[in-house]
Amino acid sequence: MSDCLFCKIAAGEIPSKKVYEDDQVLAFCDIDPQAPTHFLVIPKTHIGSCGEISSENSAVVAHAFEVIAKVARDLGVTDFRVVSNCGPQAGQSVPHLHFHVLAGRDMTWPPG
Ligand code: IU
Repeated sequence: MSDCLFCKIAAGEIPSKKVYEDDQVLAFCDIDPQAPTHFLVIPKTHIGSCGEISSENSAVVAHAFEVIAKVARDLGVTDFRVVSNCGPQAGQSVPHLHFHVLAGRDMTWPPG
């Protein structure tokens, strides 16, 4: 999508602090970190949110989770939280599927 911020980040049109990249996904540091480690993993193809995952596009989601585990290992992180907000009421502010990976502090449950 031409006007999607994360599509532009995925395409390198807007700079980001990359922690991992391949042909399918990009992982980059969140610009407003909510934990000592906070990065986002996004598919390079546009998927609006978890609500748009289907059998047609779920392979990239499975791959994103492999990347989450790999990047966590590479960063030496063993305990972490993965979050994907779906829709404004759930806190989604950027309408391109992304998985937050947060680590390095105690977490509470339930989330706010
Ligand atoms: P959310 O779940 O859609 O609210 O998460 C969007 C995240 O994208 C949020 O944590 C922002 O800090 C982050 N972000 C970013 O890393 N770079 C940006 O240019 C913008 C938002 I705008």
